[in-house]
Amino acid sequence: MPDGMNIDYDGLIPNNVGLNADARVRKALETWHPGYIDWWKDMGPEGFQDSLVYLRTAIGVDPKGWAKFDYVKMPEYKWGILLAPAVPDRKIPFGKHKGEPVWQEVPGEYRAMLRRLITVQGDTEPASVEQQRHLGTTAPSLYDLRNLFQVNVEEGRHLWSMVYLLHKYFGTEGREEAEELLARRSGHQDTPRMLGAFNEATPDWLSFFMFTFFTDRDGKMQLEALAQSGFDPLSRTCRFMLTEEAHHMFVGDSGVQRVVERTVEAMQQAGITDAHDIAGVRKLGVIDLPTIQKKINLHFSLTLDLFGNEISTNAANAFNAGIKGRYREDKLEDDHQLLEATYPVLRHVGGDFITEDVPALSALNLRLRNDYVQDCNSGITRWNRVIEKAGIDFRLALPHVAFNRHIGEFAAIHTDIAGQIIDDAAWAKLQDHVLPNQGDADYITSLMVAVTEPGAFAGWIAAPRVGIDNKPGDFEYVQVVA
Ligand code: BYC
Ligand code: FE
Ligand code: FE
Repeated sequence: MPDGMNIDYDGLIPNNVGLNADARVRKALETWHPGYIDWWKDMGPEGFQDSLVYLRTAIGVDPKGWAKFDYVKMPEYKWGILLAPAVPDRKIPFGKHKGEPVWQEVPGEYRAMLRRLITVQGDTEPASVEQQRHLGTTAPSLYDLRNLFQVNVEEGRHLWSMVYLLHKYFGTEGREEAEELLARRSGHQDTPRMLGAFNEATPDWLSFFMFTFFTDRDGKMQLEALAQSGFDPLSRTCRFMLTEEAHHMFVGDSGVQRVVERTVEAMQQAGITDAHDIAGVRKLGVIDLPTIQKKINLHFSLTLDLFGNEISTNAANAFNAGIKGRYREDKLEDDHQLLEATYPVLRHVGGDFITEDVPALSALNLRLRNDYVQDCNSGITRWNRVIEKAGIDFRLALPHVAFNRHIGEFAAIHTDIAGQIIDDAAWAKLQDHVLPNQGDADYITSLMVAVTEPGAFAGWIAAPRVGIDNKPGDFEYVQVVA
């Protein structure tokens, strides 16, 4: 089935990659499958493995109807391997092979690079499931509980997508990487996940919404860059993953917005106009806007680290090779090789910030990060509209890109949220005011109480405007089995 439109939905592993005709890969994946299910049961959503969840399952790749909704127990979710349809006569869109036919097999010289990128991508997917595994017990509604589980099963499917590529194209080494993807653990001292932000805790639901807004959005950007790849199976896999990613963005974006809505509504009802009256606002049982800002500061800065170093030879090599492109490379108008181009990079030199023009090839991580920041700002603008409409004099904002960084140009310095460089002592004093502190964590934790009655919502979050799959407000999205 070369066009990838025929779905085999009946076997153990639903797929449109012709697994039936590929005994070697099918056997490899069937051998990997029990370990995956063990991992899911050990590290997936705690306490809900037997519950019936109203989930969408990807059953095809036609943009008009690729999913169906039904009640399923999560361990029985059909994690399929689905590639977006092949683009006929597709050519490598960038780099030194630009214009050559895309690769259907891994080019030998780029094998190690591709394996590393696919493994890093794969590692983030189960990591996020692990980070979110305790959240089910404190969900603010069945609607939110279901959205959490939807995100979780799809991140599981994203792992399958990368594991398929590893087994199909990388032989013994690929098989070993696939095993290790099930062995690493988020936050584990000896066997942590590969990238920093995926070893952080997701302690509460506001963090979950921030994570899906900020960190899943890094996923979106990276997948967009990999969807441009000259290695066509990777491109097609990522293109299909992006259709699922849109829902993860929605969960984060609308989740934070509903928290903001509820906060300003409670403030209005109580006649509080000063957003900085934290004690007053907290008495209302909602999350004060300054604490929401602190969560933004934390999740934004942690996620910026995921873009790697601003100036990166890895990124230049991957672009030159035609393996990892820019955000929406196919919509950009230049030579797609960047042989002469430069790109301005904000650098930290001798205690000061300077903007330096560097070869554009070496600044590709930063370029993707800049596109990401722009994408984040659209959400912030929407949230601010809610605050503005309520007549409250407070605006959320992204902190400066140098704030609280651990990778890249700014890793060695401290700044305030406006990007003013400060010394260690000043940073020690500032931290509690710009990042969630113990008191903030304790307060938010005190609000995290499960609401399991259909149609009901915890007092700190507004109801969504519409249901999932157009279901009515009191729909029982999760049938909890204790
Ligand atoms: N933590 O040239 P450099 C998602 C390492 S999220 C630890 O700066 P490069 C999702 C780097 O590995 C998207 N180490 O970086 C979201 C390198 O090590 P080696 C995930 C880091 O390679 C939510 C060294 O520093 N996908 O899907 O240009 C829920 C110097 O490297 C970090 C991808 O990331 C870090 N933060 O860029 C679920 C796409 N940053 O090789 C899922 C694939 C850098 O010298 N990955 N290092 O030992 C990549 O494209 C690249 O690996 C990175 C790093 C952009 C991450
Ligand atoms: Fe994902
Ligand atoms: Fe995601």
